[in-house]
Amino acid sequence: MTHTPDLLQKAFSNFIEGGKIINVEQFRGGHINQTFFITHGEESGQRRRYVMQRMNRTVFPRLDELMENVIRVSEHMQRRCTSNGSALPHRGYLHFIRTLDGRYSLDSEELGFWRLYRFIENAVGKMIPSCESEAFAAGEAFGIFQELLADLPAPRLHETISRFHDTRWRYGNLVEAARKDICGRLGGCRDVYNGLMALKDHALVIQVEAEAGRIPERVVHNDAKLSNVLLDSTDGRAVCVIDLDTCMPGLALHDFGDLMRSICSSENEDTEEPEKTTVRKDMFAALHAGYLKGAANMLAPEEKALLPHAGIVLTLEVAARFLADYLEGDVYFRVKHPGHNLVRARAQLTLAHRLIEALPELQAIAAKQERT
Ligand code: GN1
Ligand code: MG
Repeated sequence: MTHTPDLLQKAFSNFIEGGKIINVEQFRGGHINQTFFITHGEESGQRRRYVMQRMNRTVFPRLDELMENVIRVSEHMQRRCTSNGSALPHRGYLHFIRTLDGRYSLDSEELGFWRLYRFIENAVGKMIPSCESEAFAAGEAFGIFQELLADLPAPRLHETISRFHDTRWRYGNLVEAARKDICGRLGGCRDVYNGLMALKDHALVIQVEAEAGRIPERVVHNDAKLSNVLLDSTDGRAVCVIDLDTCMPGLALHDFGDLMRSICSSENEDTEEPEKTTVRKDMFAALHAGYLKGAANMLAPEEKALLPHAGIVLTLEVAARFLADYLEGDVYFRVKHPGHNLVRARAQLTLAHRLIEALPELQAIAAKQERT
């Protein structure tokens, strides 16, 4: 969907009075919401940058609950960052701007559901790490994030998307999508479908442990990709964990698994040349060391033992989601072309194979780091 400057201006003017929008840039990275970077000139001449998002009502049916979560989490981060003195003011957490009538979002039939927060200057989100210290920084940042949220006061956060990391259910949805095959696409992707089905036991490893009560529920991020932690453009240090829309009760291992998926692959999530995929063990070592540094005080031995396996689980789970969406006609993830979700699914299945082959070596790296 395109956004005329008029529509954006209208939505924006519900948050900020006066001045004028000088520049709008659309961010192309996210698969769900629409994100714009806005430069605003105030009447005083001062320029400020903001991030403005139009939220996807289909994916997030309870946006009020989502915003309540996001604000509670951001305010908690702010309190913790301020009290331990570790973060620069306004950089370690998301600073949401209220509408002129005092709400944290604009919910309009005409304009959609919008929110606005301050742009964090001099920081970037990366798709692929350029050096080990970035992998370490991302691991540590998500470890600290989970650790900081361990004492989030009651009540329990809302589930913004139900059964989000219910891997068995995700596999069930894929089977159902293949059975219905409403777009007649199954014939062209049976290899990927069968490949995913063959690895189902690997995909369920974490869930089986959780259901047996051996790993605890925590407040976690649930979309812990490398690009969801901003790194300082000057020194590469982690600045802020972003995209809090799925921050809710879940498992620490799901965050670590998504970090592995996005950090330890040599290729992008949607590579057209999956055969080139290799596992970057150097990156795994750095990520694991960083995560243990950030979350060591919180993690149980049962969680630590499964860290190397977590990447396999999250890679298979998202592959099943991409393929189900492909079969259902691309109704969930935004696509750039009709075969995009299949390309993504194939790329993630290949990565899962490579991670399974690398598992003994990753386990050896993890065991060594735990001893030191
Ligand atoms: C979606 O929109 P984005 O890129 O932040 C998805 C995640 C997937 C990810 C795959 C709410 O996140 O679960 O892991 O794509 N978010 C939702 O890149 O479904
Ligand atoms: Mg997200």
